[in-house]
Amino acid sequence: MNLPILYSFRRCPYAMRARLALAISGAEIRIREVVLRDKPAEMLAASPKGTVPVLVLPDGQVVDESLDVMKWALARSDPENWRGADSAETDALIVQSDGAFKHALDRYKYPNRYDGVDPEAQRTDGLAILAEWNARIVASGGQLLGPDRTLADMALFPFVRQFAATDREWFAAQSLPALQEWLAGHLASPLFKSIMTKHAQWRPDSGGRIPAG
Ligand SMILES: N[C@@H](CCC(=O)N[C@@H](CS)C(=O)NCC(=O)O)C(=O)O
Repeated sequence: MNLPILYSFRRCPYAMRARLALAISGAEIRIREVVLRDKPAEMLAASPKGTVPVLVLPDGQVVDESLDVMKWALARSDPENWRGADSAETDALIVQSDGAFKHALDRYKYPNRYDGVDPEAQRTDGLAILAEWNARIVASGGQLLGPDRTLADMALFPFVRQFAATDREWFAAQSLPALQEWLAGHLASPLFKSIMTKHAQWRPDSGGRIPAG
């Protein structure tokens, strides 16, 4: 059967959010695991900008922005009504996440990649945003926009996961109880586990089999 193909990298937070939405939608897809320093020519031919995720539909249409992949999946099927939340609030959270939070996250996690960056100052900037999200989760009753997970939660938590994992001990010592519980809940969810399956690097002749173990 001709299935949509998703070029993905297991640990990429953008690819994670795409896989989360594809999984909840029940879309059947074929995953092609990419190694970022060895991107397949097939992926670059479909999307020359060279970032994952890239979804290639059977009719040749290419969706190569993670949020667009989420929206494509949820437009087909949205069983938990992830797109039911206020869209202006959702958009604002994603702008904050993909903008200011990601900026701080990258410089905190990889200070050597940037000139004159103080990782602790970047961590403080990230923490200020997390404190806002913590307050929001408290006010909303468990998730960012209400008691139930929506597109915003699924788009953001892979980035919070990365921030938390940079120094777990420090993160655990911060006073962000609602956000810490929110993150732990998403990491423990069957949905997240289902999208973190390991795949060997895809090669044109490898067919996309899942390795044992
Ligand atoms: N705006 C893009 C960003 C995707 C992105 O930057 N993905 C990273 C991996 S997490 C990537 O592919 N980087 C290219 C590289 O490292 O060569 C999206 O939302 O899909």
